[in-house]
Amino acid sequence: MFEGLKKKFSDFVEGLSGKEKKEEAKTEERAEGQRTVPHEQHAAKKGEGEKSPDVTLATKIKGAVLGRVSVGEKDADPFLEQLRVALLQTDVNYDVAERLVARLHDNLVNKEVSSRDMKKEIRDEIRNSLMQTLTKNSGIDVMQRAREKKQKGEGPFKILFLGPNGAGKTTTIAKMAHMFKGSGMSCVISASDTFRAAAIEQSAIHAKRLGVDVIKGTYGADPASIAFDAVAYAKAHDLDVVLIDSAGRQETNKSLIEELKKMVRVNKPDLCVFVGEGIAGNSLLEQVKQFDQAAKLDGVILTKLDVDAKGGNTLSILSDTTVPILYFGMGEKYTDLVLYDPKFVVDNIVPG
Ligand SMILES: Nc1nc2c(ncn2[C@@H]2O[C@H](COP(=O)(O)OP(=O)(O)O)[C@@H](O)[C@H]2O)c(=O)[nH]1
Ligand SMILES: [Mg+2]
Repeated sequence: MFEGLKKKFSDFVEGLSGKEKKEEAKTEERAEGQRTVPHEQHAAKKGEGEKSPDVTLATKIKGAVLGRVSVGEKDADPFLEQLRVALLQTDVNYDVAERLVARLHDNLVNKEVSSRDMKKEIRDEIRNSLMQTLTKNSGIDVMQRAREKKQKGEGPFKILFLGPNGAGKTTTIAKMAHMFKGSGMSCVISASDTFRAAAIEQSAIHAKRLGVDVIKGTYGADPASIAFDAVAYAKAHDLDVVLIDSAGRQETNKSLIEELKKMVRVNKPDLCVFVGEGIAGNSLLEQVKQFDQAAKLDGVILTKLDVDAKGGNTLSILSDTTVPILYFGMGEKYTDLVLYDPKFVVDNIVPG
């Protein structure tokens, strides 16, 4: 996961710390000279006179003595520029790459780093910059919300899942059912993707494996009415959560979007959750916007991050989304659902 980004940032750390090490060596040499001969004379003697314009000699001497060096702007800029290009190659979108590099510039340049722990300190600054760029955790605790509704006896907690075909809605519903069941809440799955007969069967198979109930209609039946039946079933059997599947659709398909609006109108879900592939990047951000207009979205679940080799698209979504990220899908097993946490992302890109 995110190997592409990991490599690019690692190259940046190696490059910049190598350069700074060389600077430091030169500084030590100069500092030595300073003790015996006046600087100008020393420089003249060596014929270099190349006083670094970005870091004062005093700072550099202090660096040599105290074992700390200051990251010079002139040193850092070429590496930051390389990083910007590298991020674009990893599919990070232009704005996000710009923002990230600007942050990194602000956080790194003129920072004094220990010459011994230089790599670690540079890595820490990248981690800080990434943290500042990523969307904070949404604060929506889905499990807690469901539990509260259960405690208040206000009927089942209803979640509608929507998004493009093949994104992982049905699989994510199964994962959520597993998670709810694990925390002591009972579920029913509403197999409301009536667009494909196989999709109904897929929900039924998951439900059987998980030992949860499933309400299914026939191929082509009205998805809103199946969800309605599932909610009634949950009420009658005192079940805590209704997980409502839906047929995959593009935001441009008007009739399917109308159908979605009807599902929301009829069933009044507590949460509308968009499920999309992290690798979809900018197009996913666009879909999220459009779906948000049709059915006010409460959150996004990004799937298939386990097969996201580059990571740039996901990073762009995580930096630019206006709808909070709730979970990550990290594989095909029921347990492969991870609560979204920016630190988890940062740990995977720049290990601490
Ligand atoms: N590697 C991986 N595959 C996933 C993940 N989530 C779903 N899938 C696979 O993606 C395919 C489509 O998933 P499905 O749930 O049917 O998508 P839907 O059309 O949105 O309901 C299936 O083969 C799933 O096993 C994930 O997080 N990681
Ligand atoms: Mg499906």
